[in-house]
Amino acid sequence: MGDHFVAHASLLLSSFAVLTSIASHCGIRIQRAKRMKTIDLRSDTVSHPTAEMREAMANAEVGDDVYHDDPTVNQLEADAAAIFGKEAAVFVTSGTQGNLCALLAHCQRGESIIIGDASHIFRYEQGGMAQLGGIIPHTLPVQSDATMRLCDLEAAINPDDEHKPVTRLVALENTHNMAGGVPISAEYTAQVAEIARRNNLILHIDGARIFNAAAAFKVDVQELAAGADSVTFCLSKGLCAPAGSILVGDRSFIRRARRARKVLGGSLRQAGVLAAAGMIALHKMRHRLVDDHAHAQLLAEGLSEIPGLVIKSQNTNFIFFTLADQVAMPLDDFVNRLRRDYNVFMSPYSGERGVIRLRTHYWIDRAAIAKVISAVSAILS
Ligand code: TLP
Repeated sequence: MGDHFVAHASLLLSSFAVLTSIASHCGIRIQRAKRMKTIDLRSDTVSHPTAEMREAMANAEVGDDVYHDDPTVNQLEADAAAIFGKEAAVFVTSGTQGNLCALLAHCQRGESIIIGDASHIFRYEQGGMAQLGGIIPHTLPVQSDATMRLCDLEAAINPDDEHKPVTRLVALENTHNMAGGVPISAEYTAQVAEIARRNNLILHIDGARIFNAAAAFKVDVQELAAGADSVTFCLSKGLCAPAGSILVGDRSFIRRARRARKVLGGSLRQAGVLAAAGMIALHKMRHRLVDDHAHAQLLAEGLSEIPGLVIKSQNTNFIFFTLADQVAMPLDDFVNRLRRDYNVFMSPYSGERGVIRLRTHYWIDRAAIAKVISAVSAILS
């Protein structure tokens, strides 16, 4: 019986090897399943491109995008502009670059912008606006609902006074990273836009995850972008493209943003290879973000039933949690054990001591969630 099994198995293996070699001889590639091996919840930035994206990238039509000659990039930019209800768009390498291009295109050196003190642009982009653009951030406290108080905003606008920098712009972030993935409503954005218009200010939105906000509110992204002069959004993260973000706005702004992208070294040549994945991100993946939100809710519910674990918040695809005071295990040991024994990746959140931030994404399915819950409960039991 044992010998029989071995004989069968080796026959099966050798037939597979023969088939594979015939296929490769004929130029047919047998696609291996491309799955993420680990359960990686550290961020949605860890998401890998899907098999469909890899195929589209391999077959992308390309040209030199600095000459505006890449048909795939041109299509992606046109589609993004239409989806956001803006005149034009430019493909950039990252969310950070999109935000910086926007600020460099909107503001002169010595001008000031009003921005949340917990915003990604202020906290996590190396102060690029000041380093490279001489732009001065005037920060306001971000509330737990991810907004800045409108009265604070009005009060922060500098009068025409030669002692003070000219206030040029106000920036929002939707969904808000440090607030825990909280989405900002179209109504609030419209109120900020009205204040901006009345005071001759530009409104920029860091919409790295604005499609998560649209999914959460069940609104068209145009409603969230309606009052904004420019929006950056990411094709990576929840939308799974391997790289790339898009900045949208009016034509003359996008022309200036393209100049800023050039000086930042971000003008790519045959970028259609990336834009091909971006097309799938933009047209297909944004419609499934509701699944990531449902998975985050499921995971938070499961984790909340484990004694010793305290859920602080769950919004869109984000979960923040802590270990209860009675748990003796240091947070780093908890994280290391999950990684070593269960291949589950989490990391302590840099924004607040003692807190772990999780993010769901395309590669976190229901089976992964069940594994995470049982791994965490085994470690804490
Ligand atoms: N955020 C990253 C880290 O940089 C913290 C993450 O893991 O969340 N805006 C927002 C709101 C973001 O969260 C990020 C990325 C960016 C901009 C920058 O995007 P990239 O990483 O493409 O430059």
